[in-house]
Amino acid sequence: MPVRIVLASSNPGKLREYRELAAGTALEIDLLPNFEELPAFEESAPTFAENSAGKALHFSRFTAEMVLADDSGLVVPAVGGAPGVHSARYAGPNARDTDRASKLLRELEGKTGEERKARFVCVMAVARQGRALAVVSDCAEGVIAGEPRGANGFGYDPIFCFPDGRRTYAEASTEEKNLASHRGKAFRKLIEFLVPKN
Ligand code: ITT
Repeated sequence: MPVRIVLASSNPGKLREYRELAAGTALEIDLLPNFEELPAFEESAPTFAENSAGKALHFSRFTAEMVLADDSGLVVPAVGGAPGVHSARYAGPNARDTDRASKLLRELEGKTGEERKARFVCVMAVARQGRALAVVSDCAEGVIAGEPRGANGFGYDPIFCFPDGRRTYAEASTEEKNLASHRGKAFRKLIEFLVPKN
């Protein structure tokens, strides 16, 4: 019997990745029905964990199904950990992915080597009807590219390189990204929790 879970997210890039990650597993992931019409959740906490758990608990009150929330972002130590928990709002409320990436590249102008090191972080939380069931997280190390490259993925992928600095996540296939990424690694922990092997 497949285990079904609904994703509370407005980000189509995340949903696409979850569907690919779940393919071939016993986990069935769909978007939370009517997500856009439900009261929004204010992600104002200072940590990914609080925002993720808060988001899952909030949306689990509108459905009987198990709800998955994902709070994620990019952390660049050389600029004080920015964009961090503000990754989605980094360039203002109506900005596009390209605006956010350009802003970060401007902030990093003149920085080389160690100062371009970065980390993607992902915290997943699962809740059902106002009760938290699980929180898992992981991160992926990398370096910020000099300019955007590649057309795959979403968000900051065109400026985030694998640790060797050669290719960005947006230049990699989905399979390659999922093997190395913060979301791929956290997802494999989630699967173990939700679909335990006997
Ligand atoms: P929901 O909260 O509705 O799920 P969101 O896009 O607002 O959607 P977050 O608050 O978690 O999601 O913000 C995550 C930000 O970090 C957002 O700008 C993403 O584009 C970016 N991000 C997260 N994971 C990423 C990944 O794998 N590749 C590139 N960018 C990523």
